[in-house]
Amino acid sequence: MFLRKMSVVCNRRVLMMLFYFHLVLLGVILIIAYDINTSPKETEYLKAYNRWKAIRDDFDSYSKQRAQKDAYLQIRGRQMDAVAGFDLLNGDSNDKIKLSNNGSVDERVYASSAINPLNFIPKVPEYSQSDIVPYLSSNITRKYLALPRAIFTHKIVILTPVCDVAHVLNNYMKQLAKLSYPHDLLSVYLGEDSSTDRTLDMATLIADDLKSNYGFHDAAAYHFNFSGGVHGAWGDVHHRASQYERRAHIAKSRNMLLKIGLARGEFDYVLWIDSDVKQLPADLIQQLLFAKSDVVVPSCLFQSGDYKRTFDKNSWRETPASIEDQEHLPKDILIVEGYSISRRIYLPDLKAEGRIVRLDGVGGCALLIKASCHRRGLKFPERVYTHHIETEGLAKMADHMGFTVVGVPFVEVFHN
Ligand SMILES: Nc1nc2c(ncn2[C@@H]2O[C@H](COP(=O)(O)OP(=O)(O)OP(=O)(O)O)[C@@H](O)[C@H]2O)c(=O)[nH]1
Ligand SMILES: [Mg+2]
Repeated sequence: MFLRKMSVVCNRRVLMMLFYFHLVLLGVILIIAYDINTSPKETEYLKAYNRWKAIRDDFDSYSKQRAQKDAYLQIRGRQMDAVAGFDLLNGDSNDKIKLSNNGSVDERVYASSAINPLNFIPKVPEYSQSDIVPYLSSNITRKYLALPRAIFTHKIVILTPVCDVAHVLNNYMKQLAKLSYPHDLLSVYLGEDSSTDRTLDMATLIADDLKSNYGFHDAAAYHFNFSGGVHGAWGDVHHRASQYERRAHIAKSRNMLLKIGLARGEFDYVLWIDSDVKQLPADLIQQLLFAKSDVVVPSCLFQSGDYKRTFDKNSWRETPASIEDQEHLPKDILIVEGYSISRRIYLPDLKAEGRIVRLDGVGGCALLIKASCHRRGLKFPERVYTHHIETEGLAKMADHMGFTVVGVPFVEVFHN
């Protein structure tokens, strides 16, 4: 009797132990399975990452070597100046001479000013070596800016993504209000997200003003219910490492705004204008339409003391040298312009070629695109597209879709 009782207890105990043993075993198997799935291993992703890392490191040392080699050839765009914390052009005149790049950028450029402009157009360089844009005499520019008489019929939608720009929107509105294109053919839509200030309120106010007081056909501001991107200190926003995330998010905002804008009317063209534009020429739209192109961009400059300098370095043309630099880059590498020597030619340096010049990359400060191109699928890549993203990615995509991409270097808009 006692023995039978013992064997029942034993069996129960053995069964319980077996049960717990299997439970633990199952747990261990699950943990191992989870770990296998999430731990780094030689996946395609990891391989691509390692390749990217190796190339990126090489690319940095390559850029450094080039910069050392050409001690005087230093492209110091506005972004790099601010990040490095110095302003080359505020120095003494010796600094200016250093910028003359072994004579390849004519020193007369530095002597030129609004009251003492150049009376010739500098020749197109092999690639851009300075961001200084000389003043040209109006005798020269006049013929590149003359417009035929025209009857305006095209309906145009102006689209502007906005974030944390409440303080500049009043000037943005003034710039739109002074456009000489018939206002009743213009509609304006602003797309806001992620702001920490009163951008949306301000955008709504200026949209009402454009409609009620300046005769625009329609205007409205929209809030997008998503967040992301890079915001905060100027240095963080413009750090090279932030550019993928920053521009991917702006591309997303542009694409969302595009969807809304195109649904609001039968438009012939989409005009992208950034909110922080300081000054637009009154005939901007007529000048861009004159190019009769699918995608057209003006020069986007900024005033730096006595100098005009290129702001939007995203409007560029590839050169044999820049193509060679990219030859061995794996497809997933993002190239961001304005951070190192890229051996491309920026739009303002292409003036000697004429009024309308072919481009491979465009910026979005002011950018006119045929609405039909957007309707046929042209948009702002939100991920790396042939090494580029956002507006530059759009230029690449437009080219692949068979659309024409040009710049009008004599037409100048100024950025803040
Ligand atoms: N909706 C939305 N718009 C944004 C965001 N970030 C920037 N923008 C807007 O997109 C346009 C271009 O952005 P900017 O920051 O001016 O880009 P940038 O001209 O290359 O750089 P900086 O002017 O030097 O800062 C502007 O109208 C911005 O207000 C964002 O996160 N969401
Ligand atoms: Mg800007």
